[in-house]
Amino acid sequence: MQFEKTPGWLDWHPAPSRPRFQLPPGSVDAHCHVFGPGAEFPFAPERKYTPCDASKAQLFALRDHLGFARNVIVQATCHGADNRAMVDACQASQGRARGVATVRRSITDTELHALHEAGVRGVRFNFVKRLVDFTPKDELLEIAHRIQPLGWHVVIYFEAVDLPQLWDFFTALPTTVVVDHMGRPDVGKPIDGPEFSLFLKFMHEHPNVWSKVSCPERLSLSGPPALGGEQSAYRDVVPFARRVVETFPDRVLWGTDWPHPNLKGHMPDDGGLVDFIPHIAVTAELQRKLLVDNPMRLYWPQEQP
Ligand code: 0GY
Repeated sequence: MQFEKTPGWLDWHPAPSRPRFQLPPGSVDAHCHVFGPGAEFPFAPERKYTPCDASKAQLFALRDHLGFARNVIVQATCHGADNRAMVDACQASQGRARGVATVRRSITDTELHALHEAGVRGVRFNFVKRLVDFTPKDELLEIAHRIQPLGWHVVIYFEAVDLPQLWDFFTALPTTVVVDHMGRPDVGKPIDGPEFSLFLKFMHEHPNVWSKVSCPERLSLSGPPALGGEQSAYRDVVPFARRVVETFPDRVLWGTDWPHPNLKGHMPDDGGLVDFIPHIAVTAELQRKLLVDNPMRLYWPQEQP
């Protein structure tokens, strides 16, 4: 099937730089996606955007280029609850990729077990209205209780302003809960203001809650560095991500978010994104926890040293 990209769609960077920051051995890119290819794995009819293709081979080439050992492939909303592209990538990875799926309450236990066999270890609940239609909370809670015995976790994606109204639902989830992109803080607001304080309280009061400190390119208002500029890229995101890494060093994950759906303005150089890591995890110990120990504990618990 032929798909027409959403007008204005930005394709992933064709030639990312090799990072100057050397990733610790065994590092995991814990948030990335595959898109199609559409001709092989059609995009879902209910999708809110139509992306460019971004295949498993292209993802694995980026992994090797940047120096990662493993990937966690998160089901993108353009594929709805059809997990075939993500599952195919996990199966082709020779054990080097895990997956996070989107499922509906109609999924059978046999299908859940097949996803587990393929490497899936979580489900994603998305509350970003521009990406998905509303799913009733009782359906999500039912799914969370069904995946709990498999040892899976729930990944949640929401915007900071929506946390108060989602609080009771999130805190009722029976599994480990992983928040995408720090709950999308508005980094134009003070770090000690009510919005980000509520997010930190969420993590403080609920030791089952983890956070991805990813997507500075999505959250930043200051943007990438000017060409030849001395200042670090996305510097307005640094205090927020650093606060989360230093307060909860054992519950943070990092990912490239390749191929970067729905970016406006600029497409990041993925090598530059890796060079952002030492600004938010400033010691070797914090870097090892963020990039190796934490994702291995969550996704490859049997393979920990
Ligand atoms: C991300 C962010 C976005 C998109 C998706 O599944 C998706 O479509 O997650 C976004 O548009 O903010 O994490 O990839």
